[in-house]
Amino acid sequence: MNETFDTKTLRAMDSAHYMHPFTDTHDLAKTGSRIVTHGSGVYIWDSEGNKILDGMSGLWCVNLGYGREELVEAAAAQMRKLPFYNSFFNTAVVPAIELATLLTEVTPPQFNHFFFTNSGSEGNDTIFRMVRRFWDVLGKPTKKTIIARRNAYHGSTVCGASLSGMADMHTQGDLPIAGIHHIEQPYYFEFGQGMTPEAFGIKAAGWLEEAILSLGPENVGAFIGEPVQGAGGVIIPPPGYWTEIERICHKYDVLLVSDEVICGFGRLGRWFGCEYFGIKPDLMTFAKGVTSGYVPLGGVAVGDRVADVLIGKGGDFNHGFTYSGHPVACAVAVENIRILQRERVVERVAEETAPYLKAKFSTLADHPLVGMTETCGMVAGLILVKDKTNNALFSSSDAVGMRCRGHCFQGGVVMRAVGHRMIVAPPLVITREEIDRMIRLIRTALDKTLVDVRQLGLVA
Ligand code: PXG
Repeated sequence: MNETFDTKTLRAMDSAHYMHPFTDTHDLAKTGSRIVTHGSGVYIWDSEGNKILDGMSGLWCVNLGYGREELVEAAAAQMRKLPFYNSFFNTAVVPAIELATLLTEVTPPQFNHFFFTNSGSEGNDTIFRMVRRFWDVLGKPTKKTIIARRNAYHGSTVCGASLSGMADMHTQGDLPIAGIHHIEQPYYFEFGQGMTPEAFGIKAAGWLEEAILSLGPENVGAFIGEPVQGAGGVIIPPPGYWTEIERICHKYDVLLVSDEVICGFGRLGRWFGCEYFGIKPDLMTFAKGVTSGYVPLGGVAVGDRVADVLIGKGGDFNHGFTYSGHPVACAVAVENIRILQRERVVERVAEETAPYLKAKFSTLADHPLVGMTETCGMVAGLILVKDKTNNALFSSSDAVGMRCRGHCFQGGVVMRAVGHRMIVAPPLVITREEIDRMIRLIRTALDKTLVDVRQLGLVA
């Protein structure tokens, strides 16, 4: 890539006209954004020519990494053939039919029907409507409430933000909407100290049972959760949590929904996160990794139990988007899944890459700022602490995570800060050498953060 960019002018245009998601646009104007111009493999480049190892896969998206010509070709070929047609009013397009069929090969066996959206948020909105319609058709219209968790992320539409358990989102615009109830997250570091992880798993799942009993099982339609919470900071549930959640859902006839937007398509070393945890959900949301993020696509995998009612008895389901089953997005998804299959990417994650990431990421635990490290498949997180002897946390106003993130970027690696947690989720195709490099760059950034916090007098 020899193209040159006028960063100053681009930044001026950016801050004059572009309102970024989840951003204080006024503040951003003071520093200017980092403008990413191209990518290859696990690397991105910015407009100033810096090469940066993308430890976050774009935003949990580019499972196959950047620059896969096959995906570009799949999009271009489909655009030439048929750039768009809709799937309403008894029509269909070939790539959407192919994708739905191919998904039956890679999803767990209970999934034989697929509904397409543009994003994960729309996928969860679709699930909200499907759950209510399912119970209506079965003559149980009171089973409306969906139980979700604090610090979950399920999207940013009105329904997605309501299902999410993020206080900062709820305070803007009177959310959550009615019919959504939150329970506490299964975060061992916050709630489990002093217990065995197994005992904590049972206890945390028990919060679901308590909520169902207090709302009344006749009023609860579904429980939704991410197998591993992503945007919440890579919160890995304790052993036994998910199987106990499943048992409770069965006991009270509550649908189980797995939001696989991050965990799906190989992230945990299984095709879907629910398989990693050994549970059989009724519905799954997917997005991001389904196309490796090359074009927007999301959707819902509809389990037979739900499909039998919605399709078998429900008649019209009055829901859908202009771009549901967009031919270009579906063609890219088909190629993306075929590459994952052909190159045994998911198997390689399980057998080689994830164990290597775990071994290397855990070496960071000896750093004076690191309280603990955790990995699960190709997601990893560490906790920044003020004092290793008692795991005391910095105060949020110290913004130590954001300082560390800044040093990562400056040093050539993308790592995400979520409060006191620093997280990575690199492309699934990352090599051992690239993992080594990523860990070295993270350690350097931690060293620089330590210098900062010492200078600021935040640690001794
Ligand atoms: N569910 C989950 C589990 C997600 O992670 C969504 C739904 C919504 O998908 P869309 O495609 O509507 O964005 C997501 C999205 C972060 C971050 O900061 C994570 C997401 C989106 C934006 C930021 O980690 N995940």
